[in-house]
Amino acid sequence: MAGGFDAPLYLASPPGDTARLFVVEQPGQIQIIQHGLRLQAPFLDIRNRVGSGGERGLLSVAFHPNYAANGFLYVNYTDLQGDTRVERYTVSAGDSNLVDTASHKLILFVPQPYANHNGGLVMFGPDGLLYIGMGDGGSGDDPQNRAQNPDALLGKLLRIDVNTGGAAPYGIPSDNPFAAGGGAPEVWALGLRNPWRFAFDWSAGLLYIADVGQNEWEEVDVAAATRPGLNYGWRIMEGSHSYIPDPGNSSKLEPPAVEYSHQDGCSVIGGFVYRGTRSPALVGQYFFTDLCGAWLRSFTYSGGNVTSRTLWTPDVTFSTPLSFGEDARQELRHLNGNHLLEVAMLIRIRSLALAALTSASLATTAVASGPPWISIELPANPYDESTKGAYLLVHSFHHGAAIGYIVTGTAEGIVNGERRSVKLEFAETSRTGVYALQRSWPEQGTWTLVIKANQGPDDAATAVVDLGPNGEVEAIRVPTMQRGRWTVPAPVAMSDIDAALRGRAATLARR
Ligand SMILES: [Ca+2]
Repeated sequence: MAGGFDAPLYLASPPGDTARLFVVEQPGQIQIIQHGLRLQAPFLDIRNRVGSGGERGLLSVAFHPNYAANGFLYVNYTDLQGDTRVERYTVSAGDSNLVDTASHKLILFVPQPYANHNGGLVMFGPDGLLYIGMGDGGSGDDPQNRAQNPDALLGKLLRIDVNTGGAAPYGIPSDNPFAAGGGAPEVWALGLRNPWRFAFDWSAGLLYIADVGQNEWEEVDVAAATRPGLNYGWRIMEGSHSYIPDPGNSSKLEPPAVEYSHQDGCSVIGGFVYRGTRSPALVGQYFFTDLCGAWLRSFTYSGGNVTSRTLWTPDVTFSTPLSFGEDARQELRHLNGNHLLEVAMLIRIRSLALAALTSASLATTAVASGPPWISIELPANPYDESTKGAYLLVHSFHHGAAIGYIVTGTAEGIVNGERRSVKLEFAETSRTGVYALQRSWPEQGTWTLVIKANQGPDDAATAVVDLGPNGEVEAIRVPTMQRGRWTVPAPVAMSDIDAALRGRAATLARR
């Protein structure tokens, strides 16, 4: 269980809860990361109700928009028979970090004819209604043509109102396309194969659906979130390509906004439109990845068209991308293998590396003979227990070699309105030139770290790191002009950082 989680499939927080992240584990538990620390006891444990493995398991959680008052959360899982259950649970009255498992209330039950294509996401939309992604039920080629059958709940995006319905567990919104007949009243959109993940961009009023394809085409669909009854085409179409034609079906079919072939992957993993604050350059980008593709892509969408596409190449080796999650600050996490990687941070590190490369190409000759330089490698995800271990790494180099000069530092910040300065206590350097700093800044306030490596009075390298209220990195500045020459930190692969961090943290922990 590297990273401390057992097959994490999803991550969410109740509205406004910036202190906690809730990590959904496939076997049937939800874990809490509170102020960056993983709590020992699970928030929810329904492993005895969940059938897990392959595409089955506890697949997502959604907190009620009024969770702070009612304590309601909704989970989507496959039960011991493999059928889909959406259930409501209630947080314990006396412990906000524990769900009362006896509070389970069945909201929706959908029999599953095959093991695969269970959809799996529950999410509240901007309209306060609960959306449920349902796959076509599985096998291949949707053998019973359920996705195009308006009476079937499989192969659909459903929308229900958990706040109405009287004695029933939910009500039907009056503007659902089949609210008055013609199909199952819960249906919101049709023609989906396996919408593992979908997302709302509240600011733009758009709904993004990442629908996993059959043999050749993966797709992301985008539409106005208020348009009911759209038919996304499966199985008549796979992506924008004819698949199993049905001359008797005259539905208007919506083409995908973005598709890619299986030369680039195997199963699309939908994310979110970035609306966080940590990396303003990413705002408006819809991020997605692929189970087999080991890449991170995004696109922007405006006026009914894709307006830009970006292929990101973070300095990290993805193992198995499984999902994205969004916290209460709208920062994104990329759930990859057993890790929760912050998207803004991955990309920030990448851009720093790119900036370094750019500068290096301008000053190639200076690099080999310049003063020392510092490369600050921030594990940087204060919510990730595996890196939260509270160490900041500082690599100090000279003439391209790791050096053992004393690294000093100060931290300055505003804490509760009062300006404070503290001396940083670095651990002794290792022979690899890696220093580790135990993070000890307070939870509240904004801090700046100033870190120096000194060889002599004119030979100093300084790095400035701005930290946010929870110790997260908001900016890194590395002034590099020394003796009139520019020097730059060499880019360091995330995998190396990770390895160095773990090794160093383990060493320090043994002291
Ligand atoms: Ca489609």
